Amino acid sequence: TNEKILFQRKETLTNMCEERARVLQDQFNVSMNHVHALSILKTFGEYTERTNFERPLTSGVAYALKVTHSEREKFEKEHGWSIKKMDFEDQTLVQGFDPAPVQDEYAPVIFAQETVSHIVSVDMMSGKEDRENILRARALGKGVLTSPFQLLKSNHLGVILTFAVYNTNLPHDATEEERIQATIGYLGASYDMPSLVEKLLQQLASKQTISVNVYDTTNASSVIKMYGSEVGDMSEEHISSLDFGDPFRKHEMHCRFTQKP
Ligand code: WA2
Repeated sequence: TNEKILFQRKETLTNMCEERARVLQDQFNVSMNHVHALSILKTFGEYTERTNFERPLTSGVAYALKVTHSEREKFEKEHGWSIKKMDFEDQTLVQGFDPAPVQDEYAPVIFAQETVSHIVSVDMMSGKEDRENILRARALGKGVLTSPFQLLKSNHLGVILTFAVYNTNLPHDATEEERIQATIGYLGASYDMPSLVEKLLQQLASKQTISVNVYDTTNASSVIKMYGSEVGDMSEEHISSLDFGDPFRKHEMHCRFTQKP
């Protein structure tokens, strides 16, 4: 009967959506664990390149140092470049970024994989999303995510995952102030949302196609679309929750069939 067909259709949509949501969530979590592992490794450069294939979802990994204003001059002399200000307007100019204005502290990138080499020497605390992530990562001692924003030198929306690197083995119950004091740097990975989800959808391609949208629903009154394919059949929708490991951020996958029954 018609009713039975519609019921089965709804069930198929639920299963397909859940499968996609779980695979995306799992792949993201595996990748997150890898970035975490990197934050306790000293041989960053060699190790990141050697294990790059294990993080197919990241567009690049970078390491920024915590530098206070009193250390700035010495730091710049040692590295032979000045700490730059992140400027989303000027990023296409050949001469690059301007020197960072005076701040209490900076987070210049000193190492980056080839794919994100344009952020070397840039003060990550001079970008709103990166700064918030850095402050939250070091206060919490956990991996934290930004809300989606347009990454430097990218036309897509992406998110940044940040772990603070501490100079001592902090106890689990360390206070926020102890964590800030012990911070020596920040390990970050960037995720290009459209290419990440498209890779996954290709892996799971099936006869029956569904349209998939991924949202950041952290702020219920201003939901951000992180990924969107074409609109499907308007009759029904399945929503799968996504857990990307940062309880501060909420994500959802919305699926629809692209064809009528
Ligand atoms: N990495 C790549 N592209 C970006 C970006 C970023 N941040 N911000 C804007 N476009 C070194 O959290 C520390 C990486 C920031 C880490």
